[in-house]
Amino acid sequence: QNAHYLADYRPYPFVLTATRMTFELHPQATRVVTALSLAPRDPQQAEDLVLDGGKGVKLVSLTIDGVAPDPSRIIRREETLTISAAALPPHPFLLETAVQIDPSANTAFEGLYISNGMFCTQCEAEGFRHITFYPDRPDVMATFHVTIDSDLPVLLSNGNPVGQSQGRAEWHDPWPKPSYLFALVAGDLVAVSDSFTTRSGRRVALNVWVRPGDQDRAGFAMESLVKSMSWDEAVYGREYDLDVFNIVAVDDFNMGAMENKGLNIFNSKLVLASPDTATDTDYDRIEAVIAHEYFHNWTGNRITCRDWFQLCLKEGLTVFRDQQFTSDLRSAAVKRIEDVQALRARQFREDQGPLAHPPRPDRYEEINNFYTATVYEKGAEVIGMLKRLVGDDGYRRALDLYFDRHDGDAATIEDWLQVFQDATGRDLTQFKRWYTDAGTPRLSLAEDWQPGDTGGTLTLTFTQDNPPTPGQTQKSPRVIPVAVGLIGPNGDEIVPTQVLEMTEASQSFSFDGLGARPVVSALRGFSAPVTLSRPLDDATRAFLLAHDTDPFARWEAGRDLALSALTAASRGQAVSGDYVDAIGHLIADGNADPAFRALCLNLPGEEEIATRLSSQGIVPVPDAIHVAREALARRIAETHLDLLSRLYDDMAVPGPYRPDASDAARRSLRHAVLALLTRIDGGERAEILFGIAGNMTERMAALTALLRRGLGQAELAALHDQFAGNRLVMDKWFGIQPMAAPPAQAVQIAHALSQRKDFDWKNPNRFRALIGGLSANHAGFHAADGSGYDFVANWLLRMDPLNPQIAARMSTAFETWTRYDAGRRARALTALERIAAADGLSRNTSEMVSRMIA
Ligand code: B3K
Ligand code: ZN
Repeated sequence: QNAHYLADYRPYPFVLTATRMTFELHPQATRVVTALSLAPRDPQQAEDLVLDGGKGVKLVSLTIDGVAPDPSRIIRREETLTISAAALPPHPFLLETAVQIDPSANTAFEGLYISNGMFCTQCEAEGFRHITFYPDRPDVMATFHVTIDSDLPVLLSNGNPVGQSQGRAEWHDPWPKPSYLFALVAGDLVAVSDSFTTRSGRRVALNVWVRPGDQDRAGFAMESLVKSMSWDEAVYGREYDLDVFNIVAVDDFNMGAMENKGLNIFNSKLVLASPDTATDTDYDRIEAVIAHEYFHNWTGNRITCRDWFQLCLKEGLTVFRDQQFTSDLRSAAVKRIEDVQALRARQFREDQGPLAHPPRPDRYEEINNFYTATVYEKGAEVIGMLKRLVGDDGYRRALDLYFDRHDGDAATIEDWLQVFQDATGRDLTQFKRWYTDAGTPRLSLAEDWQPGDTGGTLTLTFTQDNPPTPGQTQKSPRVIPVAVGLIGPNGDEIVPTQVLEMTEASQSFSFDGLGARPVVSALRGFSAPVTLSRPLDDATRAFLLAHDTDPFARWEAGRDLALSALTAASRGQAVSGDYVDAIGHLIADGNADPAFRALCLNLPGEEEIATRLSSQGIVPVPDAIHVAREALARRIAETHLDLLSRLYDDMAVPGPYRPDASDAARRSLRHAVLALLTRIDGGERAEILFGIAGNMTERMAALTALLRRGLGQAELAALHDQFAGNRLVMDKWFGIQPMAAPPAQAVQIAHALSQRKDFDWKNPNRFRALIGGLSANHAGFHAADGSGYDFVANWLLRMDPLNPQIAARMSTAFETWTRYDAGRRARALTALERIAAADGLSRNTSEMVSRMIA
């Protein structure tokens, strides 16, 4: 019915070279005049001209080379406008349309809409068709000349400014681009400005546009932009290519940010930051997302995607680039661990359930449903593996060739792999399965040790299993780079990291001439996105946590220890003291990076424990997991009370707040300690910290620790009083309460919050805060009586008619429903079926729900 298939790709039958547009902005009746310079791709082969155009686009007039065709030649269907071949000349022609649209009625925030009195657009993936009739597909690329008529003071579009007069601005973008990269902004805005001179001497004006009053919170975004521009020159040799680069902060935005050519539009939460309102995590994300969108200028804009099935071509690569940027600027070890944590929490979770799909899907109904962790984060992991396999030099040569060969193209995954083959001579036929096959491979490792006269031999046998996913039952083995090192019994590394390349279902690798049996450190740096299982006792894990030279593998050993304690406890089994002891050693190790220690000290979340259990074929019981985790946290706090108290005092950061990595690392360790101590100190430390906190990082850490214990009401009230006028802080206020609530109260708290007048649910950030906050409370959302499911389902049904993208996105709260007990499954299914049955359900939500029920 509505499905699109990769196999059906066909070039657009017309060539579009230039697009000229005029916008007469009006909140309810904006008039858009569009002139398209078109030519038939094959003049011998007359074809109908099919333009995309949503329901809200009202055709006012249409001419071809200045003449209105016979009205019978124009066919308006629900989502298209067709001009029949008979009305088209066999040579280049100018198609001119005038349409009227109503931005004030646009609650979906797709196309042209109004946010707080400001006009703005969001066109990726298919929003442009809600602005005008157009071949709205990424392989149709044109230069744009845009005129904006409006009395609003600031009028922006893509490219360079070419005319500015009272009530009118003109912009020209010389780089041919697809419609999804179009943007327009008009409003009462002020800029924080700077400039950047590229290495070939182009002086670029930089502006971060915000609402008046927000200027003092835009400086960090600007600094991040300048760093991104120099990094891309230094590391990838990529320069910026226009005279101006504009960023605009918008309060109503469906996602994080958008890489429109020369005019990036951002969710205000990813631009605005001051010590008083933003946390360390917010600062990190701002820096990373500013970089990500900037990097898209080459990977996404100069080289775009042929069709939306190729989405990971630009997203996977751009995520990979922003990860490299953050590792270079901050700590590479910490960044890698955080990325793996996020990958497991979101992408492995996706892979485990009914929504599993390959990084390059071959079928979709609604493309907005495929901006997923698999396309983004797994897409980036696949590039990391490629780089590991061809080496740093090979990677550099391949990327140079990619930019050289494909600049100006709408490319495919095949093009991408071809440059690696051509630049390095490596055959990537088997590697391509990472793009086309869904699911997380399961890798198991068995060891065999043979002592001998001239030294012993250790044989590692790896076996891979590629479990079935929806629509893909049989899978062939993949290429898996497994980075391995060997550690001697005294803790010294005896074989440094080497990458074993696995290509078969089962494969052995031997190391000989070894003095004594070493301990294997496997999957160092998380060299492939797989789950690794190996029979390892807790003592050996503790040994690796103490001695591994690879920071990821070291952290992983601690993680495994914690998970083994937690999974045992959640099943009512006795818990060994190994983890509690090992963590004691780590806390005492003043030489270890505080950020690393914090990562080890933060216990695995309840969702992560559930995922681990279900990957072992065990049905997770949310309340039991919650109790087990609380008990382990208490036990650590009680066992190491003195050490932890000292560490808490030592890690206080003196002086004014700075968002840099080293101060943030100390805070993260201090707050990990606080979370443990608050379990046994009656909330004393957290209350004091909240009272004297000089920044939002401390405030939120203290508040979270208190709320988890059922305390913190006075602090909540104080935060509200102080920041009621700040949307972004109020989003945190709405989000933290259901998220950190004791599970038994979570739904009730979420419900009470949803009744408040200031629960402005049509704002995506506010909606995500509350609904996402509850979904992130594992035992709360999965309440046995189904109240969490019902609450979320009700809100999805309410949101769907207004903003289908947000409803569909938030429906992923249910993506793990099949792994729970029969009672929960029945209640989740009832909720999903109730959504599926709703009248007029959007294509977005209906696709999500039907995949989840299937
Ligand atoms: N490319 C945009 C995401 C668009 C999402 C459309 N539903 C932001 C990014 O990935 O950089
Ligand atoms: Zn992106």
